[in-house]
Amino acid sequence: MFNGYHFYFYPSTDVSRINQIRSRIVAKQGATITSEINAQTSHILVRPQSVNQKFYDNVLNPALKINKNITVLDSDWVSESVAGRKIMNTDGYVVTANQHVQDEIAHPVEKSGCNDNDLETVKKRRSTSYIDECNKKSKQLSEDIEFKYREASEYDDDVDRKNSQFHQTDETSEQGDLYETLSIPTSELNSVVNALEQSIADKSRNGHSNYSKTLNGLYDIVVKAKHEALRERRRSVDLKLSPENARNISYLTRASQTKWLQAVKERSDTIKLFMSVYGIGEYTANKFFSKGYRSLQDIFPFVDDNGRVSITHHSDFVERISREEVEEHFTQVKSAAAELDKDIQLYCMGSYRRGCRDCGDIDIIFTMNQGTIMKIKSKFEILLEKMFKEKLAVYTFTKGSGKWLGATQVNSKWRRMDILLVPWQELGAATLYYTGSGEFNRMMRSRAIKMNMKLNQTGLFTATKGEEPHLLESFNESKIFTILGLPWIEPSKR
Ligand code: 8DG
Ligand code: MG
Repeated sequence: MFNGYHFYFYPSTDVSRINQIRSRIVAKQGATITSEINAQTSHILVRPQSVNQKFYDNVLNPALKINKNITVLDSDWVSESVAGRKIMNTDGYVVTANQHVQDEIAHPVEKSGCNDNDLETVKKRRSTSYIDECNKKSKQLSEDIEFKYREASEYDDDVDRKNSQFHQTDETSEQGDLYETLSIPTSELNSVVNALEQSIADKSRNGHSNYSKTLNGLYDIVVKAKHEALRERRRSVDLKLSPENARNISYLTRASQTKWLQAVKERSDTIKLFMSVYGIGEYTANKFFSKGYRSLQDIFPFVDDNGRVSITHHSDFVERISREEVEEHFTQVKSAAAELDKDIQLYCMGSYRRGCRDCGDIDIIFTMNQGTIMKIKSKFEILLEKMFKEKLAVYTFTKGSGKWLGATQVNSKWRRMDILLVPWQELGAATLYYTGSGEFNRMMRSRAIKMNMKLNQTGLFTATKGEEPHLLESFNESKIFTILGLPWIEPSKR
């Protein structure tokens, strides 16, 4: 895929584990990786958070002297290309406009703070990577690509290690300080991260090394908080900070009200809104935004039947559903099933099984005592017909071979319901998968890979090179934990 490409990774593969992994993967795809920049280097692949003055001085400036056409891209570009099995367009991944940096290096400007022009410059430089960053995490949660799982777990290790180092220095430097707890909505964290990145760039450019250190420390705290909040789907985070740091963050939160961040937020919110419509992915959402559409009414004429139903009942579908209401839907499905066949077994999964106070949808496993998939499918057809007749089921978005993705209605509200059809023998593996969370599933799969096994929703298998995989366990959920060398983990802890 990358034949003829010459990549240099920054931070270098000697110090960044994630870049080591990426470089190994792209090398397998034909790229040449060098440990130093030379005349052949076509691309510098950076982690955007590592772009600072040191990068300009030690890497980019010398590189431009060797090859003025060198391209600097967010290293996610290679990951996305590998995951998508095609070289992605580089739009949206360009980290720094070469000309801008050349100008900056040729005409260094002493700046004492940050003004609107700075913000404009930073906006041009960062807005695309910011949107990517916003969307990347949620996208990562749903992408079922092994490469992604492995990389995501390595990334976790990377961040955790970095943060544990930070906390050591933080504790000694803050000793004696009284800590304050600052609560920030998760939706605000990206703005704070961006404001911090911008301040770090400004301060290091002006040589305020001590202040930069403080900001870097804060940056680590906020990135870790954001990471945890996304993983645990929390709506807000409590940051434990020294009074000085709390003041800094409050200031940055206020700064997030600036024009630039509002514009970025509008884009991010609109794309999120479009992606909440069934069938609309990131690509189409971005296309709609580029065409100037800003509301669901704007895009209504351009979506398919599923999209139209999704927009018509949008407020019902995006509203979190209380546990009690989930139980009402589930009970109605159960009573319809009980009248059909006593062997039918139904389990309520997803965030409901994890004990969450409210749920995004109703996830159900449908199986039959000792039932084969053929028997289960034909019985489910009858149940579904009954559900439609009783006006419990109101719409089918997708009916795959082993699942039904639709909508049910109780007390006039339309709610999303997903029913997974599971052969009796696979009940344990399916229960594990469908309980989630997505992050927990990735961790389990990645653990299985490290132990030369493969875990999916149908079972845990051996994965020894050159040998046919054989099933280790699929019926008993807790045995899967045992084989993976883990104690039973309560759903609420997943
Ligand atoms: P929510 O509905 O309350 O928002 O959360 P959830 O119940 O955890 O998520 P879900 O989207 O309803 O999916 C149910 C479970 O399915 C999830 O917890 C874990 C598992 N799952 C994966 N990968 C994927 C995936 O790519 N898409 C979906 N829909 N579910 C997945 O492990
Ligand atoms: Mg769910």
